[in-house]
Amino acid sequence: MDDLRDKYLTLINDAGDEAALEELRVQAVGKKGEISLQMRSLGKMSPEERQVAGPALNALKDEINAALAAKKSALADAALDARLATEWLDVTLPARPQRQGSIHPISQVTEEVSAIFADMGFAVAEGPQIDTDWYVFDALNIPSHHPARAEMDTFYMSRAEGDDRAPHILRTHTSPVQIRSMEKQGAPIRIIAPGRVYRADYDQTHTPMFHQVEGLCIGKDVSMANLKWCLEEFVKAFFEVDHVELRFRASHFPFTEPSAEVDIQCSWENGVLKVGEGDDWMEILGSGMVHPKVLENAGVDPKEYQGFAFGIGIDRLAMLKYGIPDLRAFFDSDLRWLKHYGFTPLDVPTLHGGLSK
Ligand code: 2U9
Repeated sequence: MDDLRDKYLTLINDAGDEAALEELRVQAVGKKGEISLQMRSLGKMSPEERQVAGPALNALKDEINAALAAKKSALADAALDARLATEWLDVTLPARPQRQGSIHPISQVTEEVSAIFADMGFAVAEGPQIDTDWYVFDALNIPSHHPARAEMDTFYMSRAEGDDRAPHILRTHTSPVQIRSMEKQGAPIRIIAPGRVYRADYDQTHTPMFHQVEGLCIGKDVSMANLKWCLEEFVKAFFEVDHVELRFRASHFPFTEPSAEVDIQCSWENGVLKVGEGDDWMEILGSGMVHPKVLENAGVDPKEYQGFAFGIGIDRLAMLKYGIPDLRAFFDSDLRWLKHYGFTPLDVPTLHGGLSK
């Protein structure tokens, strides 16, 4: 029995993995294992022999089971140590850089303007950026000989050779959207049309693509007084002031009659713009009562309906509100200058230099 004990204790000690250990368990204490077979032979022994051999075999079985369990746990510990030695993590490494994005000032201003006019019942309308000369010019009372066509520095698309139809053009204003909206929905109508427009012009205050928001309000008795109230409410909300004087200067646009350019009361001190105080005036938009011919061109009866329209440059609004000096900054932009002007992912810039979270 001592031989058996030494043999199995040595084999268990030398076992290299759990599979070898399991084989040894079957071989020693399994149903048909060596020790089990010996236990079965107890029946053939004399009572005296059995009294000695029985407890000794039971003790041997217990000892071998204990050795198997101890070795199993030692093997598991060794396996874990080996994994820990190879699989490690350097917690001192710098964290992976987080991708950061930021709302673009143009998008932010577009959203602000849309929200302000939405409060006054204006829906947002959209339309194609490439359009026909009917929608961009003729329908808006700008016939082909009209100097406004030349003034607008239009981008013309090219036609295939031999195709003599008038070329499509990049819209020079968002006005075609209002024509299409009136055609579709008729009057009364109250919409704003924000979007990209294109003119062949490039300097500190002009880029070939820029953004406008135009408004249109048509009803049976919509007047210039309604226009003035809407614009006043807009300027106060956009520039976050309680009071502002507006100045309407007579002007001329082919699509409105009468027409007016609108200035807002402001002060400039050390390059800081303050709206709603001071003695300066700054032009911010054009407006007027929609020309009867334009209503007619869009299928609305000018004897029954009338209303106002206005146009604002979004890029300029963004420059004024957020103090951005050069329009071209919008286009060679990256996160560094957005941050410079306060457009960080979590901060929302406010007027007069403050940042609100
Ligand atoms: C329809 C009828 C009339 C839109 C108008 C202006 C005056 C205007 C400029 C402002 C700054 C263009 O971006 S800008 O350079 N716009 O002065 N826009 S009235 O009048 C319309 C539009 C659509 C059917």
